[in-house]
Amino acid sequence: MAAHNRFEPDDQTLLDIYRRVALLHANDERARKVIRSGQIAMVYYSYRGQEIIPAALSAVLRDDDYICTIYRGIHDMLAKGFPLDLLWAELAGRTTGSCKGKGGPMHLTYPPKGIMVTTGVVGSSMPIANGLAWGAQVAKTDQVAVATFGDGASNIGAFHEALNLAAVWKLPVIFLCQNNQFAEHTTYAKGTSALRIADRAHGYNIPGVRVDGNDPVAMYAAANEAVARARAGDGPTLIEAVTFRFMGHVFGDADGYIPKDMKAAAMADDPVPKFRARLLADGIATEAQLAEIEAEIEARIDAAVAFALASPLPQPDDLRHDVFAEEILA
Ligand SMILES: Cc1ncc(C[n+]2csc(CCOP(=O)(O)OP(=O)(O)O)c2C)c(N)n1
Repeated sequence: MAAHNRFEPDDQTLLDIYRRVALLHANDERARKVIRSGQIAMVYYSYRGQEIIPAALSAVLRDDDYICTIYRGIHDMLAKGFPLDLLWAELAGRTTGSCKGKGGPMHLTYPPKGIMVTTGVVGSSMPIANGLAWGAQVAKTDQVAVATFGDGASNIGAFHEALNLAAVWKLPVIFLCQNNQFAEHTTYAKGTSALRIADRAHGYNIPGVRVDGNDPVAMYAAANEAVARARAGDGPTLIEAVTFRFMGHVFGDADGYIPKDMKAAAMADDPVPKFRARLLADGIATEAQLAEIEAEIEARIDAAVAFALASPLPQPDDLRHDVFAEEILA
């Protein structure tokens, strides 16, 4: 695949992005299977259809860069390196989970990889990312912070406040809107006045980029340019990555409000098999290589689910711990 501008990925990077995409895809399929089987009861917001966005973004980020994500954010976290065992144990509410089983799917965090917060409060990832970016700016660490959120969140006051402050202070932050065309059960047109969310950046005098979030080359280039800009001290960028949510808002939602033709068209253009076919057609990988990557991922997920299910549940007394600093209690 020929590179068209200096921000676009080379072949090795594309393969790296595919590895992440294949992991996200397999993990989402498994999560829904595990819930249906009754093995784990959890609230689950499928990101199916949105895999390319964090996979391409994470190929640009460093481990010490920050990300603040939302309830529909397991793809963001896995792409950035959330360990599978800790993830599944947390989903299953076990003591071996990343938050000792007390956070669950809505409060996943893993600071060693810069995965700082998962929030269920729509719009709140953005001010938090600003704070992290400000810290990096003050400490001159060269880190960037990413806030990822949905199209509906761009109508929340915190979005506007965060973009304004980040612009004024030239914070090293990337506002990444995953425009999956729905906010819960509300279509984009019914809830959002702007024709393009990216245009909202003009009101804050920062770059606003609209990109096909299902195209790994375009998505990588947009993320790469925004991260380079933030790291260079030139301030924030708003990226609107256009995609589609294949499933209902939350697992169990019958999704009858999604127009059938719209859903069928999006699924016929599924970005995961499309990317896979592109790698094969462009000679970047062979069928055997991709099959090996996918088999290895399935085995890792098998092991992580087994680890989670074999781990102990927290005990009632654990409720008293990790609430306040232990030395204050003592
Ligand atoms: C402040 C706040 N208002 C409302 C809700 C209820 N709520 C949960 S998800 C959601 C839709 C958000 O849609 P969007 O930002 O597009 O993200 P998506 O779920 O599509 O990824 C709403 C309104 C909430 N959790 N927080």
